[in-house]
Order: sequence, then C-alpha cells, then structure tokens
Amino acid sequence: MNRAMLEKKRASGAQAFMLENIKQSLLEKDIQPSIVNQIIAQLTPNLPFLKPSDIESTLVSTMAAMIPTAGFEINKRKSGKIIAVVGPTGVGKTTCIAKLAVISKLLHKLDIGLISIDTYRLGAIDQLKIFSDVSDIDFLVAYDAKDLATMINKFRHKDIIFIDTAGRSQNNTKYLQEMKTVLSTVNVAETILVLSASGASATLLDTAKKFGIFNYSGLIFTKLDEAVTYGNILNVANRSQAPVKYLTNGQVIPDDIIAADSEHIANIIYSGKVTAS
Ligand SMILES: Nc1nc2c(ncn2[C@@H]2O[C@H](COP(=O)(O)OP(=O)(O)OP(=O)(O)O)[C@@H](O)[C@H]2O)c(=O)[nH]1
Ligand SMILES: [Mg+2]
Repeated sequence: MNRAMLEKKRASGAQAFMLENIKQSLLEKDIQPSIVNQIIAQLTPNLPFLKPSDIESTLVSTMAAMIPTAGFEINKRKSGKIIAVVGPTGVGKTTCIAKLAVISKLLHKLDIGLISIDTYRLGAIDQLKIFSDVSDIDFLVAYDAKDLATMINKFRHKDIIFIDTAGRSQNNTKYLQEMKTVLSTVNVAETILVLSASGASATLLDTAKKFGIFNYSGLIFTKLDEAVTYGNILNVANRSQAPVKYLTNGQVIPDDIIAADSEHIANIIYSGKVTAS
C-alpha cells in the first residue's frame, strides 16, 4: 500500500469514528434510531468538507429541517375561529389555553372566548372560571353537543374561541370517539394535540397515533422544564408531520410559553437546554 492509500484509509477510519460518536450523542438525546440514521446519512457525504466547528450547526440545521413548525393564523377577525385543544390527562391543556388566551388578548389585542367541555373532572370548570374572572376573558361551559353549538353561536363574533377538553388516555377509544363526535358538531378550524415533553418516547408516539382520529393540525409540547432530553419533540413531529406550534416550560401564566421555531427547537434538542428563544 502506498502512502496516498494509507492516508486515505486513515482519513476514512477517522471519519467513521467521528460518525459513530455523533450517532451515539444523538441517541443519548433520545432521538429514535431510525431518525438518527437519517441524520447520519445526510451528514456523511458532507463530513469531509466540513470544518469541525461547522459540524454542530450542520446537525442542528438537519434536525430543524425535520421539525415542521407553525403559528396560529388569524386571517379574519370577528369570525369566531375555533381552536380545540385535546390530549392525555394532566399534560397542561387548560394551562396552555390560559397562556394562549392572555397572550392573544394582551399582545395581539384579540377578542377571546373560552369554552370548556370538560365537565368530567371535578374542579376543571372552576380552574378556567377563576382564570377567566381574573383576566376578564369571556368563559362558557358546554355540557353536551347541543350546548356547545349554542355557546359557539354566542361567541360567533369573537376573534378566537378556544375549546378546552377533558384529558383522556389514548387507550380509551370510547371516550376519544365521544369527544370527537361532540367536537365534530361545530366548525373546528384547528385541533391541537398537547403532549408532555417529559413523557416516554413509546407512549408519546402511541398517543400521537391514537389521537390521530381528531385529525389534529398542530402540536404543543409542555413541561420542557421537567424533561431531561428533548429528542421526543423531533420523534413525534417527524412521525406525525403535524407542525409544532408552541412549547411550554413552566407553570406561570402567561410567561412560560414559547412560539415554536424549527431552528430553536433543534438547538434545544442538541444542547439539552431550554432557552427562551
Ligand atoms: N412544570 C410544568 N408544569 C406545567 C406546565 N404546564 C402545565 N403544568 C402544570 O401541570 C398541571 C396540570 O395542568 P393542567 O393545565 O390542569 O393540565 P390538563 O391537561 O388541563 O389536565 P386535565 O384537564 O386534568 O387532563 C398543573 O399543575 C400545571 O400548572 C409546564 O410547562 N411545566
Ligand atoms: Mg384541563
């Protein structure tokens, strides 16, 4: 073997070693192996041309391209755009709605209506009632589908109507179907699935799949402040192809919420640290 061949062999050995290290570090962020392999496959042909200092930003951009994000679009005011929030129990759905309602009202000067159809859990209505009194946002409770249509009609001139639903296990097909039937009686523009970022990967993927019956158009990840790794955001967003709309990182209303941005989320996943922007 001549010198040039030896050099080439050494370089490809070093590259393989580097790729293996990168692969391990991505797996440690709880990114699914299949997605890690996709990232590595994209990085491999570019690796010989990258300065070591550029590898990190290339990885972040590659991940960012796999995470769809979006905000809420209010194309027309005063037309009662309905946004329903669904998800498993205790993930922070009601808190999210409270944060979004305050931000929409104070920052965007939108007229907001809140409706709860969570007449199942004890105290659920009080939670939003107290909030709506304090923040001076109109709030109604619907006990059945007929009620819901009446409440929506009352709020028809609002800019946004948020519907809060009861938390349900993804395995409780009967309740999920019931809720879907109630929601389908009104003209819901967006259904948002709320998931806790601190959940186990398999559970989150199963939940995202089973809540698919709602045809959700976006995701909100909560409790980033409680999570240890953030790869699940990528796993779920990539699998469901639903855009991430917001992240929440604490209990404070309305401060602890961040509008989703692909590059920002990829940075959080890569660094393992939640920054505000
Ligand atoms: N640490 C942390 N706690 C949160 C966050 N969001 C909500 N919580 C807390 O999680 C708990 C449950 O929040 P809720 O908003 O009632 O959750 P939910 O999904 O509406 O619950 P159910 O309606 O019972 O299904 C409360 O103690 C919230 O303060 C977050 O981003 N971080
Ligand atoms: Mg709730």
